[in-house]
Amino acid sequence: MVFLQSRGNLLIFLLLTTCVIDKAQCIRIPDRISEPARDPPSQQPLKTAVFALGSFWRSESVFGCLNGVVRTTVGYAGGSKSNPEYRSLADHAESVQVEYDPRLISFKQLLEVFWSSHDSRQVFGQGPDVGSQYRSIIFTNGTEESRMAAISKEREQTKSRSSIVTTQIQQLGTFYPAEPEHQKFELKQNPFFLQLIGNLPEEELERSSLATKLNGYAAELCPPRVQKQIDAKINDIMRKGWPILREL
Ligand code: MHO
Repeated sequence: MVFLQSRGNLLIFLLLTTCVIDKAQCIRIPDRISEPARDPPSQQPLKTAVFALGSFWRSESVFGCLNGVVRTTVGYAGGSKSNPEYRSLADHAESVQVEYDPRLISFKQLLEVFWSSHDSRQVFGQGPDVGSQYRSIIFTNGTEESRMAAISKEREQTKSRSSIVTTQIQQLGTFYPAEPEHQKFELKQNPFFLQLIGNLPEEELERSSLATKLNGYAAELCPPRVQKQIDAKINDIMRKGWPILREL
């Protein structure tokens, strides 16, 4: 046994020596085993913004389709409870986290979408949904964003003095991602779209930029031009009979 072992060691030693002398015989071991890239390099560096504007199912769809938005995640923010859940979110608000490429879309443009996508003057709810979990909040990430948010709120208020804009502006604390069943909710209502992108497993679906866009499309909340563009792409796929949509 000892003999066999030392013969093995000798073999390895000989192999390594030949390998050093003649590099061509070496098995190449990469210097570093890198993780597969999550985002293509053109999408770096991304920025993150968080907003609350009513039911997060809808909020996620509102932002998902914008050019420059790479990924959306729904969750809970703005409250003090640790690890909130849908059935016990306490003082948190339903929120959406938007990852975006600042070279393609700015925080200021996201603010415009925020204001035009809900009624910031509704008290204690949004649309048919009643409760403080549906309140309107702009979460900020430092003084510059707080300043931009405050200016945009003032502008919104000047549009009419007959009621008060209830939107809160607050520094983002922890954003707690919501349970999987709430992510890409609108997309999940449509099995055909899920099939179209290859029935991705949940974790992939949550990270997918394509699913982010289609989630907006499924709710018909994309800007009209984008909505039409996606219509055309889907029609094309159906005509060709090739069922997988890879990109938009
Ligand atoms: N109106 C919605 C609210 C859902 S939400 C994610 C409903 O159908 O219950 O809070």
